[in-house]
Amino acid sequence: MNKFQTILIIATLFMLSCNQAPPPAPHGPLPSERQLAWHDLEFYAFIHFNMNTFTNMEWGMGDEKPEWFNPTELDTRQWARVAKEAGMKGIIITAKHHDGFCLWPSAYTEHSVKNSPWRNGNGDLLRELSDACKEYGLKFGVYLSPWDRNHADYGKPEYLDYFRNQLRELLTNYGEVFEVWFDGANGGTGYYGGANENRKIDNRTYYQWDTVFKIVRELQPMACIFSDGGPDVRWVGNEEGWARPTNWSLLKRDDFAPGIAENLEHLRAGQEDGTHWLPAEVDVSIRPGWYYHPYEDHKVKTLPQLLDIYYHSVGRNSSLLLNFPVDTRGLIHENDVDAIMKLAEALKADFAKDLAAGQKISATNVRENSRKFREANVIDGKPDTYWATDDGTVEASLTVEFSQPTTFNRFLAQEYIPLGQRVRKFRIEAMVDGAWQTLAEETTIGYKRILRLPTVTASKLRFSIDDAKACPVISNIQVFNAPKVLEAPIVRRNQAGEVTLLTGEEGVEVYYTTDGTTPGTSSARYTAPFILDSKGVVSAIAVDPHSGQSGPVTRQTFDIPSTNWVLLGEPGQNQRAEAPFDGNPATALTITAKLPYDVIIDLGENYSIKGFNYLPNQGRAVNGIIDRYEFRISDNLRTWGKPVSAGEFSNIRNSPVLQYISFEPVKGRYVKLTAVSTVDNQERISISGFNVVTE
Ligand code: FUL
Repeated sequence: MNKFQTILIIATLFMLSCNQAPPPAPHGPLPSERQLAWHDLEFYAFIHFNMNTFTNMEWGMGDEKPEWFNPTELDTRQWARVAKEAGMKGIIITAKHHDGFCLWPSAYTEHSVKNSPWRNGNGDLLRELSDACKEYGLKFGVYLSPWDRNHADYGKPEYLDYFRNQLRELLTNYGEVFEVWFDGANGGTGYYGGANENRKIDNRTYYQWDTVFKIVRELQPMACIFSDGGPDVRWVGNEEGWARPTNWSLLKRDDFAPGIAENLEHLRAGQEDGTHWLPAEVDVSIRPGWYYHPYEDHKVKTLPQLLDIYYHSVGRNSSLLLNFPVDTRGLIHENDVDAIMKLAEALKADFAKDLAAGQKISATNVRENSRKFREANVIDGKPDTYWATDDGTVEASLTVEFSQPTTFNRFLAQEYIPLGQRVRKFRIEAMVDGAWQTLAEETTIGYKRILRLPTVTASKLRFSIDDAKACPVISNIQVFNAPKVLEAPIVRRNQAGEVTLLTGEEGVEVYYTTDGTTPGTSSARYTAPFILDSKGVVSAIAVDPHSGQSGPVTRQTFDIPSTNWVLLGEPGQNQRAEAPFDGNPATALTITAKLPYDVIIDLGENYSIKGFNYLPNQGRAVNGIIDRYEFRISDNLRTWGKPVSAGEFSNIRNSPVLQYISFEPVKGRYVKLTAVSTVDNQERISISGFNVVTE
């Protein structure tokens, strides 16, 4: 044996011994195979489309007629194409919502598509959607409401057979199903085959969940079951689109069940001492409602809102189930398509280039010094290799040394969850100009954690685990430099004449002008609200100080300020008398009064008035929206004369946006907006914004 051979043998023996270092023992509850597959999906679509789409409701009563279900251009391939292009991995459809109408021709009820005019009663929406999902390489999932306001037997044992039979149909006839969604909602009242009564059930016992879950396991062994308490995927405890930053994929599962979600905080954050692996799914709609309402066409979530939702769900160890309320044509509305494509583009840009890949990396501890668990595993792009530390070493850090100073603002980490969720506390630091700066101090990681950090240019990044339930096992870290979101700033002026400029993004600078010129970095920089106590135009622009890039310009014209305006009369049960003038669309004045009702405003001095603006309540419910009005002007408050304008705010029910009314100029100090009628015909009117237009 020569020297070379001896070295080779020693090296081989050394490597073999290293590779024999045992992996860390699994810690705590572990994910099942089906849960592991589900974690990888991360982002998928919800579709709320059913009878409610045609009745303009969120919860139907159960007495709707199958004839009303009649989409004119239904195209499930459009849904699948949008989902695919948005980077989503699957679609879950409301096969049956609380009103009981079935999107498939169930053999067990007449209350389904088979008695609708759609496709002459020969349609099967689940067939069309499952086919479209296959064509586009998407997973297919079903929402089946346990509560059924149509069925005569609901609340009795007989209904359970019906429910189970329907579940069997859904899980047998449409190929592979990745998730079955059991909604816990139950409002009690309903049509119930004509009984029209309140039927209360005990959520924990009535449905005999064990039997239901067995059916799912038998027919679709890889399908995850979602509900308030799993058993595979848990609700996140809100419908707004966020999980807590601290989010354990663990829960004391037996304390929960579908419809049993008393402790929302545990659903939002999980439980460190949970007994089962039960990760959170964030369900949220791209509009305020789950179902399509034309009056929400202008309320599709903006890019900053959608990005917040993504980072507060996928970025916080949850999956994101984002809902499209498909419209009465049977299509995802253009506004929703625009919004989701903007999100997809932004996410692509955010994660375009992993700046940690290929860099030098070092660790303070590597399990038994073994190559198998070395630090480089976290940047090798392989999900099944990981860095682990010695047993008992729960504090350890990884340092990425960049080959040159690198600008970044995102950090992504993943634990190797087949061995359990372990990290309790971690920290991110950056070496900037030779000194360590702390960028973030955080808690859990789990399947995936993504941090939005201040933008820094650093020579090194240090990821320190400060506490863990057992030795940390990290499969992946990534570093990105996301471009800033440079939307046109929102410009608002309140009653004091204070102008506020808002952007949905931290770390961007805003520049503005008030003389009509186009703003740029040599214009005034916005640092605090400023006063505009006259007519004027505010133009604003957002700029990324690092890249120098800027977004589109906002130009907002303001008429006379409302500083001295007074709402007159006896407003009775007025709430928020200042709301119509505060410039904030989220606040509204609500007046409870019989109609017609006069809203009188003293403008403080005489003006030549040539129009007015009315912004109805922007809340989720259609509430006190004036549809027929009269508008009068007076200079003495006693004589009003004929209306200077009267009529209807056209289509305001469906489109409750800012209304612009103009007329021939009239001089006066007092204006009277008479609410002749409202869309909901209640003794209530609401005003979110009001303005006059002067000459
Ligand atoms: C809730 C339901 O009541 C809503 O209508 C919607 O389906 C949402 C996803 O779940 O509990």
